[in-house]
Amino acid sequence: MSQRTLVLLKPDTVRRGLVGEVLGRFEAKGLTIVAMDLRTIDGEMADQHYAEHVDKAFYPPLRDFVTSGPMVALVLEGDEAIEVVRALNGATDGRKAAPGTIRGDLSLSNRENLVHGSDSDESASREIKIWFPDLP
Ligand code: YYY
Ligand code: MG
Repeated sequence: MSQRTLVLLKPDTVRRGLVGEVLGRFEAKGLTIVAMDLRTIDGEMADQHYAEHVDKAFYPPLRDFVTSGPMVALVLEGDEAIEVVRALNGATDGRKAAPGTIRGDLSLSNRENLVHGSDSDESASREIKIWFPDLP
Protein backbone atom coordinates (compact mmCIF):
# COMPACT_ATOMS: atom_id res chain seq x y z
CA MET A 1 0.00 0.00 0.00
CA SER A 2 1.37 3.41 -0.93
CA GLN A 3 2.19 5.54 2.10
CA ARG A 4 3.73 8.88 2.92
CA THR A 5 6.31 9.38 5.64
CA LEU A 6 8.06 12.37 7.18
CA VAL A 7 11.83 12.20 6.91
CA LEU A 8 14.36 14.59 8.42
CA LEU A 9 18.00 14.83 7.44
CA LYS A 10 19.17 16.17 10.78
CA PRO A 11 21.75 18.95 11.33
CA ASP A 12 24.65 16.45 11.43
CA THR A 13 23.76 15.26 7.91
CA VAL A 14 23.85 18.82 6.58
CA ARG A 15 27.01 19.79 8.54
CA ARG A 16 28.86 16.68 7.40
CA GLY A 17 27.99 17.17 3.75
CA LEU A 18 26.01 13.93 3.59
CA VAL A 19 22.72 15.26 2.18
CA GLY A 20 23.48 13.87 -1.28
CA GLU A 21 24.60 10.50 0.07
CA VAL A 22 21.56 10.05 2.30
CA LEU A 23 18.98 11.46 -0.10
CA GLY A 24 20.52 9.29 -2.83
CA ARG A 25 19.78 6.16 -0.84
CA PHE A 26 16.09 7.04 -0.56
CA GLU A 27 15.92 7.91 -4.25
CA ALA A 28 17.80 4.80 -5.31
CA LYS A 29 15.34 2.69 -3.32
CA GLY A 30 12.53 4.09 -5.46
CA LEU A 31 10.82 6.42 -3.01
CA THR A 32 9.31 9.60 -4.44
CA ILE A 33 10.02 13.04 -3.01
CA VAL A 34 6.68 14.82 -2.66
CA ALA A 35 7.89 17.73 -0.49
CA MET A 36 11.30 19.02 0.53
CA ASP A 37 12.54 22.03 2.49
CA LEU A 38 15.76 23.19 4.15
CA ARG A 39 14.75 24.55 7.54
CA THR A 40 16.17 25.53 10.92
CA ILE A 41 13.61 24.95 13.66
CA ASP A 42 13.18 26.54 17.08
CA GLY A 43 12.68 24.75 20.38
CA GLU A 44 8.90 25.00 20.18
CA MET A 45 8.84 23.19 16.86
CA ALA A 46 11.23 20.56 18.25
CA ASP A 47 8.85 20.02 21.18
CA GLN A 48 5.95 19.51 18.79
CA HIS A 49 7.85 17.12 16.57
CA TYR A 50 9.21 15.09 19.50
CA ALA A 51 6.07 15.36 21.67
CA GLU A 52 6.43 11.72 22.78
CA HIS A 53 9.96 12.38 24.10
CA VAL A 54 9.79 15.83 25.73
CA ASP A 55 9.75 14.47 29.29
CA LYS A 56 12.61 12.02 28.79
CA ALA A 57 16.10 12.53 30.21
CA PHE A 58 17.70 12.48 26.76
CA TYR A 59 15.41 15.19 25.42
CA PRO A 60 17.21 18.45 26.44
CA PRO A 61 20.41 17.61 24.54
CA LEU A 62 18.34 16.23 21.65
CA ARG A 63 16.42 19.51 21.53
CA ASP A 64 19.70 21.46 21.42
CA PHE A 65 20.95 19.21 18.65
CA VAL A 66 17.92 19.42 16.36
CA THR A 67 17.78 23.20 16.69
CA SER A 68 21.54 23.62 16.09
CA GLY A 69 21.40 24.14 12.32
CA PRO A 70 19.43 23.52 9.18
CA MET A 71 17.73 20.22 8.46
CA VAL A 72 16.29 18.91 5.23
CA ALA A 73 12.65 18.01 5.82
CA LEU A 74 11.06 15.67 3.32
CA VAL A 75 7.88 13.82 2.63
CA LEU A 76 8.63 10.56 0.86
CA GLU A 77 6.03 8.40 -0.81
CA GLY A 78 6.01 4.80 -1.94
CA ASP A 79 4.87 1.27 -1.23
CA GLU A 80 5.17 0.65 2.54
CA ALA A 81 7.23 3.84 2.76
CA ILE A 82 7.07 4.09 6.56
CA GLU A 83 8.62 0.69 7.21
CA VAL A 84 10.97 0.92 4.22
CA VAL A 85 12.44 4.23 5.41
CA ARG A 86 12.94 2.92 8.95
CA ALA A 87 14.72 -0.14 7.56
CA LEU A 88 17.00 2.06 5.42
CA ASN A 89 17.66 4.32 8.46
CA GLY A 90 18.66 1.41 10.71
CA ALA A 91 18.54 1.11 14.50
CA THR A 92 18.43 4.33 16.53
CA ASP A 93 21.93 3.93 17.97
CA GLY A 94 24.43 4.39 15.16
CA ARG A 95 26.97 2.28 17.05
CA LYS A 96 24.59 -0.70 16.95
CA ALA A 97 22.84 -0.13 13.63
CA ALA A 98 23.53 -2.77 11.01
CA PRO A 99 26.06 -2.10 8.26
CA GLY A 100 24.22 -1.31 5.05
CA THR A 101 21.85 1.06 6.81
CA ILE A 102 22.30 4.84 6.81
CA ARG A 103 23.01 4.98 10.54
CA GLY A 104 25.04 1.77 10.49
CA ASP A 105 27.30 3.02 7.73
CA LEU A 106 27.57 6.70 8.64
CA SER A 107 26.86 7.35 12.34
CA LEU A 108 28.72 6.49 15.53
CA SER A 109 26.24 8.13 17.86
CA ASN A 110 22.96 7.44 19.63
CA ARG A 111 21.95 11.10 19.29
CA GLU A 112 23.59 12.38 16.13
CA ASN A 113 22.13 9.64 14.01
CA LEU A 114 21.54 11.59 10.81
CA VAL A 115 17.92 10.78 10.02
CA HIS A 116 14.36 10.69 11.30
CA GLY A 117 11.56 8.59 9.86
CA SER A 118 7.96 8.44 11.09
CA ASP A 119 7.30 5.25 13.07
CA SER A 120 3.63 4.58 12.19
CA ASP A 121 0.70 5.75 10.08
CA GLU A 122 -0.51 7.94 12.93
CA SER A 123 2.93 9.49 13.47
CA ALA A 124 3.35 10.10 9.75
CA SER A 125 0.03 11.96 9.50
CA ARG A 126 0.76 13.98 12.63
CA GLU A 127 4.32 14.87 11.58
CA ILE A 128 3.46 15.71 7.95
CA LYS A 129 0.79 18.10 9.26
CA ILE A 130 3.36 19.80 11.51
CA TRP A 131 6.06 20.16 8.86
CA PHE A 132 4.03 20.61 5.68
CA PRO A 133 0.58 21.90 6.70
CA ASP A 134 -0.23 22.99 3.14
CA LEU A 135 0.70 19.77 1.37
CA PRO A 136 -2.37 18.45 -0.43
O1 YYY B 1 12.65 6.73 16.02
P1 YYY B 1 14.12 6.86 16.26
O2 YYY B 1 14.70 8.15 15.73
O3 YYY B 1 14.91 5.68 15.79
O4 YYY B 1 14.35 6.88 17.84
P2 YYY B 1 13.44 7.42 19.04
O5 YYY B 1 13.45 6.38 20.12
O6 YYY B 1 12.10 7.87 18.55
O7 YYY B 1 14.26 8.67 19.58
C1 YYY B 1 14.24 9.89 18.87
C2 YYY B 1 15.65 10.41 18.77
O8 YYY B 1 16.13 10.74 20.07
C3 YYY B 1 16.67 9.44 18.20
O9 YYY B 1 16.71 9.45 16.81
C4 YYY B 1 17.95 9.90 18.82
C5 YYY B 1 17.53 10.54 20.12
N1 YYY B 1 17.83 9.69 21.29
C6 YYY B 1 18.83 10.09 22.16
O10 YYY B 1 19.44 11.14 21.95
N2 YYY B 1 19.12 9.29 23.26
C7 YYY B 1 18.45 8.17 23.48
N3 YYY B 1 18.75 7.43 24.57
C8 YYY B 1 17.42 7.76 22.60
C9 YYY B 1 17.14 8.54 21.51
MG1 MG C 1 11.05 7.80 16.82
